Amino acid sequence: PTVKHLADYAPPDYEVETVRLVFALDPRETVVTAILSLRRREGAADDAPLVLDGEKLSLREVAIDGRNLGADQYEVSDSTLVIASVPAAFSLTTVVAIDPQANTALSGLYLSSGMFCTQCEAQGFRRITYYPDRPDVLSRFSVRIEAPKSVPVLLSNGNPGASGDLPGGRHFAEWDDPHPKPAYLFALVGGDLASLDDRFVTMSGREVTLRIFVHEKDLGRCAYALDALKRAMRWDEEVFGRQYDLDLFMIVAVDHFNFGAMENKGLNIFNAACVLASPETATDMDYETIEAIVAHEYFHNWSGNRVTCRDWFQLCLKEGFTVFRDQEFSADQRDRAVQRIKDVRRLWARQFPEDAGPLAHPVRPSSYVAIDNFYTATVYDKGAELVRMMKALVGAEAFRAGTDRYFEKNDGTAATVEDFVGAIEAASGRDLSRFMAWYAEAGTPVLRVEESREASGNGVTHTLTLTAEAGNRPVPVRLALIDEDGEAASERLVEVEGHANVVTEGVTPGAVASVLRGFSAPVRVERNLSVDERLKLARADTDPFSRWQAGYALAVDAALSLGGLGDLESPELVADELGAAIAKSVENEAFAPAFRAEVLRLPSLTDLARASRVIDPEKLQLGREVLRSRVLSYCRPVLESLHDGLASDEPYDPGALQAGRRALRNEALRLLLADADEAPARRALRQAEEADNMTDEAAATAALAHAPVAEREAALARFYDRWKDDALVLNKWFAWQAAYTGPGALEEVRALTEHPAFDKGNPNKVRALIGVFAMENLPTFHAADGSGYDFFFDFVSELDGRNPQVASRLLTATESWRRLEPLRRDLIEKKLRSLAERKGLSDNLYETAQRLVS
Ligand code: B3K
Ligand code: ZN
Repeated sequence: PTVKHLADYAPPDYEVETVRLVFALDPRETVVTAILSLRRREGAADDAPLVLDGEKLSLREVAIDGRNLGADQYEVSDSTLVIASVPAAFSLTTVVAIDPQANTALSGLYLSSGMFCTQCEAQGFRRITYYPDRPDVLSRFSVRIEAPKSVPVLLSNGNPGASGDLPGGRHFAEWDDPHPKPAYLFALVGGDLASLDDRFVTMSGREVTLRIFVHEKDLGRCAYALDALKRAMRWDEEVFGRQYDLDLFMIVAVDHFNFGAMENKGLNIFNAACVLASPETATDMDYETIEAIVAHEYFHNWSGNRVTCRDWFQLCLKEGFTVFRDQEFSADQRDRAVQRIKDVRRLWARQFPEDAGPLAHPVRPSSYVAIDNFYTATVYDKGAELVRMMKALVGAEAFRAGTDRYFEKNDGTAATVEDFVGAIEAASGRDLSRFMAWYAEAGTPVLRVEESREASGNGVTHTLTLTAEAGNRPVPVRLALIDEDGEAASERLVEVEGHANVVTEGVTPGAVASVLRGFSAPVRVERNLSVDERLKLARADTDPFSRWQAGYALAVDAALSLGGLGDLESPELVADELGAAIAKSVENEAFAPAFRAEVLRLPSLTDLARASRVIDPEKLQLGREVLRSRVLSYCRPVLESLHDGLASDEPYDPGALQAGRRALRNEALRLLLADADEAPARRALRQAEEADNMTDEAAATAALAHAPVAEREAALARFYDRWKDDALVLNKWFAWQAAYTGPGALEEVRALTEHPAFDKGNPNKVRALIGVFAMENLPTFHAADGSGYDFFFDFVSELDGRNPQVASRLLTATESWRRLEPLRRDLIEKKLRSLAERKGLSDNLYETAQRLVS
């Protein structure tokens, strides 16, 4: 495998002015004719050869300006077509055949439940035709699709053109995309699909048709995505001044998809799980995810499509920025504080461990083997935090002026991170050159906070110090002082570079500093606070994120210490105090139900593993259980009355208000089940049976499925029976069992891989069963006898032959292996090393395995 380096970037020798593609669709032998009008770039050498990317293509013809080339005039390898000598401007025609049905990697053109669809980001287009498959080659695409009439719907990017019948029971459709784009944004769909329409009028009066394509049976599950889409379109106009630029916007749902969705120009393709929803089949959380992903892909129309990336090292330019945009959208649609809590929890759960282990990389990586391996939490979620920090540093107004300028200056081009940061600098007049270290350096900086009080008077000095490696960049830190009545000194934004002293005068004696409010920078805070001070923040901090965080962090420390892995002095006492505090907060009607639900959501095993110096699954589980039952003993009556009192017979509405109440009620139920007792189990079973929506049904079933109670099997059987014909809903059923830690858990998971409803060719199924098993089921995956590892590594190696992207992603579940207790660490290290040395791995899996052991 070859390593690519950011430093080696060179512009392409040939530009593609237009591209005409003709597809004759067939499951086993699709013929693709491509006509490229090519022009040597000014400044390229006169004798520069034409090098086109191409994989798994069988080449039938090559012609230049209409004349076929002889076999001695070009060279074909596994990955390229090279023509040594070409004119300065010419037309190149290639004819290739491809086999969509054999495409199990789901990259390029493939079949999903009988439907033709494509996935081209990052490098799938080269599996469709020979092309300079790099994001800085932008071209105008026109497409003709021919297919049998049994494939009635034929779609591609842009505007529809002619369509009609062909001889032999075939037909065709033409599409033309007026916006120049890189090949990774190309898409094609062909299938027997039904559609639902809506319309949107842009702020300048353009009427846009919105259309979702799905299998006929799913038509009743499209309304919410359309609604979310319209809200996203309006929001992007209002908040970023961005309007849609075509007359038609299409979304297609497919069953087999390597990730969530894809922002192809005018034709977004979605994993069905991220677009289809109805009250009976989708949870509130599914609705929330759908809203966020629909918005995210739509927002890419500007941050990604109109302005794209010069090369794949700049991936965060579109992904970090677009995640920031979708987070802000969700915050505006829902509860801003709760959104922040969820976004930061996700960053902690996925990005912090990545940044602390062998897979750490900068937000803008400097090298890669397989670019698919860099669609990571670091690029996406930390990338979003960097945008958020810049906004904090320059202020909201200058930030908006900066994004306007970025879009305007770079429209229709392939840009770099420097272009983005430069636009914000220009609009704000602020020098951000030292901020660039955030993009270039991996790892989570540590911010040390020390406090000193004047002996006389009431001044307080806070000394904020960054670890030496992180001392070279501005870090925005929001800080305030809190006493029982709220803010004792109001918030200010401190920019720390290396070191800062913050003096606050006139502070009441018992006031405690609330630092890094709203999680104003992606750093770890180190600080000595007493349990009382932490409880005070958990009670009284006026920043809701920080109020939540104070309690959560104390819960983590208490659980770790109860399991023998932490250093709190009397963790039982702390757990009790915390239990009392939580009981108070969840009752407090001044707080939104969604916020109270977050307070009640105690740290998961994975949360604890992330925070622990040593990962010892048994101790983590013990600590978590003891904490849960101690907290429960303070909250039981409150939880019971919440569960009774919040029951509602309003018709289901997925909006934030109702969803928040259900979240609180279901968190209450979940914690009640910490008692492996009959009463709560019966309560849960009743809820599962009586629920008229999936949120309540799933919450109750999940709570039972995770607990070693007698009702567990009945609940799972009931759910299976009810949903056995619904592949999407069954993913939940697989995932619950994958996370079960009771006796016989591994055998259960192993047996499920043979279950008729399991399909190792479907990434959703693989993630639900194997992904959840490896990421969340710490005790079973890390069983001390190595049985969990045997199972997992066999699965991953086999999957690599079929779908390298998904196999490689699964393997990242092991990223924290070096922190395992020694016995397990040795076992898993052997597995990882033997995998890394195996011949015949895909580039994707090879790179991940190598990095894990390096
Ligand atoms: N841009 C795509 C991700 C493509 C992943 C390729 N391995 C979806 C998104 O981030 O919006
Ligand atoms: Zn994206």
